[in-house]
Amino acid sequence: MKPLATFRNCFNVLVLVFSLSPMAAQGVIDVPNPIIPGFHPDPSICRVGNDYYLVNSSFQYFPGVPLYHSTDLVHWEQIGNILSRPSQLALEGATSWTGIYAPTLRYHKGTFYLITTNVGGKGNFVVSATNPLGPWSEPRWLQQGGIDPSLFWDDDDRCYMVSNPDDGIFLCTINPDTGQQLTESKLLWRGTGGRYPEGPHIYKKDGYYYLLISEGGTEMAHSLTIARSRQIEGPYEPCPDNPILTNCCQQGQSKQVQGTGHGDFVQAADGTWWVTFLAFRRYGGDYHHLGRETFLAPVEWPEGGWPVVNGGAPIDTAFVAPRQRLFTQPFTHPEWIYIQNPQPDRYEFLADGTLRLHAGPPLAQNNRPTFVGCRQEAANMVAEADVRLTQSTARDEAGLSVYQINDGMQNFCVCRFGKGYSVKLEARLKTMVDTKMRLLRGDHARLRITSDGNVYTYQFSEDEGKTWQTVGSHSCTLVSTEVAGGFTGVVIGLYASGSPDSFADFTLNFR
Ligand code: 6LW
Repeated sequence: MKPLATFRNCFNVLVLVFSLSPMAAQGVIDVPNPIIPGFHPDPSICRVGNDYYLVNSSFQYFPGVPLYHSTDLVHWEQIGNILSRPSQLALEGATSWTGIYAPTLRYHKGTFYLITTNVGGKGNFVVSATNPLGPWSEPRWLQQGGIDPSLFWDDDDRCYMVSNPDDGIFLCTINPDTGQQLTESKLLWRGTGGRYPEGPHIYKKDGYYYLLISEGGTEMAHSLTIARSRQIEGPYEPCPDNPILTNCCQQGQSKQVQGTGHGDFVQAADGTWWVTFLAFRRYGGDYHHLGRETFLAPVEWPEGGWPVVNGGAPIDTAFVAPRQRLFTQPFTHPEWIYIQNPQPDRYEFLADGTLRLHAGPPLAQNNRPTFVGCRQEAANMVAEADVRLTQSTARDEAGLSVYQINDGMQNFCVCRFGKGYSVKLEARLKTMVDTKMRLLRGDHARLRITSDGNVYTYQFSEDEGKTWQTVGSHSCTLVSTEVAGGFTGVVIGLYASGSPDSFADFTLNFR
């Protein structure tokens, strides 16, 4: 991957551009951050030959752990989801605060290993596969607790696990093929004093074991810190230049990008080092609703020396994503996700491309709702669907949801109203519900949600998109992490709720 090698000469040039090779040839750092926009937190990366694989947390969504592939570290394609069977991923009652936390992906001697935590479920586990596309094994449950488990193989093939029980980074050896813990858990480091020491990864370089962690929590004070030791069990000596990455500093504080942390190093085939990490972009003040996203930065790591991330400078973005049109991929594409484990018989994919959704419980009940959606990846977006309700009774509804968490969402639907039908816009935040209705002439409407990053605007059409009526607008901050909470980002979904006999037909892809 030649073009990226030129970053060495240009640490102080913080111009971010969009296409890799031409600008790299002129000596410009060329990272169109975020490299994977929208709800893609806690990235972990590994390289196999010229192929890079990257995974993210997925919380209450099924299938879990999106898997991305790239050959240049900049352009990524989602090629699957690692936890695709209910036996691997039980999500009963999971919310945007629980479910699958930070995974680590590693490749060792022909096998891929994925280690992660099901928070609120059975805790830490490892799965493996010889092909990253699967099949992945059943979970092997692990004894050492804490979140953010990671794996490291030493030269003697011993497999180490690190995670963060008890507010510190602990190490043990395990058999990754059975899950059995082989040695006692031992404290390695509690970090430099920032809150929540987490996200540990071990790397070996030039005779040192390096322990990279995050501190400060996943909000504004998020940072990467590092320590090293000649022995894997320590004692670990902190880097004199910690934190090695944070935007919570004088030069970083006014940037749109904040919360930089939770990183994983990777060495390219040409020997250069890079770090993937999470950060978020602020909209409308100190709010972010698209979730924590995946970023990339160069790492200068001289022999025997400490790694320097992005030339010691905070992270910026000059990347303005084009408008995202949701619901353009077929339902077989891995970008489609469900809240908790779906009830398969509630989803019918008809031959003419129609999606028929059979009603489940209301979204706010958070009990295996009928909901299938995609991550919102650009602030500027449009989502449209034709929705027709059938066999419905009072309280049945079907439509689109701007979903952040089970008590923070904006639902736009066709519903029963007296003997007829109406369009309903319902914004829910904690205990507050704001409802707006417009009567319909028939039992169906085309629903459209657009956003510019500041507000979501909700419109419907009864003449197949020739004319539109606006029902209302709501601020994006209402579904931001700061206001609504959770560890995720907005997912825009198609849903149906109400009596079990009712169903709704959705038609997508108008242009
Ligand atoms: C994750 C922790 C973190 O496990 O947030 O930002 C937690 N870092 O490392 C949930 O994503």
